[in-house]
Amino acid sequence: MSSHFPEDFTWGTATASYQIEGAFDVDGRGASIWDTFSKTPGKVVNGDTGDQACDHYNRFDEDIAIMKDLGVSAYRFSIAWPRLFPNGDAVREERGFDFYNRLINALVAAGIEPMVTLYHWDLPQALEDKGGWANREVVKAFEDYATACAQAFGDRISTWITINEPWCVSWLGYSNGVHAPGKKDFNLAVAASHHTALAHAAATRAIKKVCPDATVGLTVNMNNIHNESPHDQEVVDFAGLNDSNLNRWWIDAFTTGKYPQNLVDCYGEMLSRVVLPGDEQLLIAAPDFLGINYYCDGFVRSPRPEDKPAIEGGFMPFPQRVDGSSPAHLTNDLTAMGWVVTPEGLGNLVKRVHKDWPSVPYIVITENGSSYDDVKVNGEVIDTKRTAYLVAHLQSLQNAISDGAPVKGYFAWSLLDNFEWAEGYAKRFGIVHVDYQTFERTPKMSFKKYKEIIAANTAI
Ligand code: PNW
Repeated sequence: MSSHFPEDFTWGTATASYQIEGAFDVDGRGASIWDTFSKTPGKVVNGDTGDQACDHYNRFDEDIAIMKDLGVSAYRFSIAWPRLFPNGDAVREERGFDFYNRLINALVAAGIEPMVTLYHWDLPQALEDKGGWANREVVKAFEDYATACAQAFGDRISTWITINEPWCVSWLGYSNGVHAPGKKDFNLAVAASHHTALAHAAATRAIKKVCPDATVGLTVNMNNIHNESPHDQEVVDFAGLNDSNLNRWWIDAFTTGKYPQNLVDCYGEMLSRVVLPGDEQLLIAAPDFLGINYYCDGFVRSPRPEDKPAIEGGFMPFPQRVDGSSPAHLTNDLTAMGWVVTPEGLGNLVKRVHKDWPSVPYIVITENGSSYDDVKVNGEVIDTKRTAYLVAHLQSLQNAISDGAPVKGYFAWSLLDNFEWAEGYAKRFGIVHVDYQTFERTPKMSFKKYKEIIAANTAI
């Protein structure tokens, strides 16, 4: 057991544009699918939108000062595509480029490495009007957007993440409909799964064409899937399909050009319709690293509910069992999202990735964190449970690294309480509390603990 994280370990914190920026109608920004979706009644809790969010657009200097105090060496943020290209076409909005130039320059001046995510879910609405991620044309649009970002920011950005959580983009956006654009069509989700994989590879090549020394990766959300009914063959098959759908699809694609065979068989025509001759080569993109977002493990067991056949019910082992119940031994301490707390899963996951995809040079935990119902008392937020979650996950990660898992960085989700997608502002993930009336920022107890861990370079 190592007593410290590696000396060059990257400590960071993460956010995403639509979740924090606000300023939705400022400086020529175009509409994204999340503007449309959040303004559709019934889609987001309390009818919340990202119109104001944390007002980070106007307060990024303060947020950088907070990060400086935290002691992080890197900050992962995303670029809002519709700020740069309001209609998702070739027409640029220079004020959008200016904003990210100011943000990047301020980070560099503060000694914090800016790590960019190109796509964290705010697709220009104009592209969705043409079918969005279910229309193959999006691949070229994304490639062009990536080229423009590399040209504009590549002198100061060395690490790029193309797409955040293509599983959520495809399945929550196009099959289960809880995220923008809110479509509920399995065929569209299969198409989006393929197009996000193609778009990642195309954008990787596009960035490297402009910046040959750039470090480029994809961020996937992964869960270890536990089968609690190992003697039920139907559940064994279902668990395998879930693992392929969530954990293997994109990594297999960029490492081998092939999708997992059990899913290829399962999707059949839905997939063969959208895969064109030559795509196998186009999917391959030797990765510099893999970004992993980890929140909790998933569980499957028999029986499946009658009304939810394995496939049409969607691949949703996360974070509960397929039948909606939670594993009894883990329910003592669910987070406010209802997600189980399984810190050992983080260490197990990075070891599995290292074993199953040895060609991935290294891993960065690009998100990990928890939501709890915080209360602010006398100006303080004593978020004991979030603090315990953070420490337990970092201990698990630290042990896995000493067992040989090649993990080079960790980004706490999230710097700020923010717009938690379909949950609106009701769910807080921040290590810094945000008052949504005054926009006042208050570091929580978890922030102070994270600061100590970073300074000591150990969680054990
Ligand atoms: C991630 N699921 O979202 C996102 O990258 C963040 O923007 C988000 O705030 C964070 O995790 C917390 O939710 C996910 O249902 C949302 O499987 C939903 C799921 C997974 C990840």
